[in-house]
Amino acid sequence: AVFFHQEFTMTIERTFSIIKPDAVAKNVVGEIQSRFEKAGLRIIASKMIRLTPEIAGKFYEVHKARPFYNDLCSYMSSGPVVVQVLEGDGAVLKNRDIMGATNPKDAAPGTIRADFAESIDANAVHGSDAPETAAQEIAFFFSGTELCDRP
Ligand code: IDP
Repeated sequence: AVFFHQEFTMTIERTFSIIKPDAVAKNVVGEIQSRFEKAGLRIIASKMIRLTPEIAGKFYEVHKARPFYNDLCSYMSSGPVVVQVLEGDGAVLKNRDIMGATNPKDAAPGTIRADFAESIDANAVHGSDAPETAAQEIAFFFSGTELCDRP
């Protein structure tokens, strides 16, 4: 009975999301946020900021050895971005589903990247890949008082 019950237990998670410079420049911030909301994710923090190359470099430090690291950091600091925290049932995976594959050419129809991304580097959105990285990424951009409890 316990196992049966657990299959139906909801796990409320938080994930970290960025609307990247190409999507902000296209003026589709609201359309992208609307997709999160329609999927049942709540925006519990959100702000528009311009990253410096140094801050982008720190955020993407895990990719430091990759050939695309320098291009990624200059692209991420090329214009304003919206950083946000999404909360909801299975938020990490749900957000990854809504985003679509890293390369928009591989992204499923109806996903954000299929609909709005230009290329593998300018690919509209970032989303945490696991609850642990979500916690780190949220703390990188937001203080505790900036996260709003939503009923
Ligand atoms: P993700 O954003 O789907 O989690 P990651 O592999 O974590 O993908 O890569 C981080 C970001 O680095 C990507 O969103 C994309 O902007 C960029 N990137 C990843 N792979 C490449 C590549 O092969 N060429 C250029 N940029 C890339």
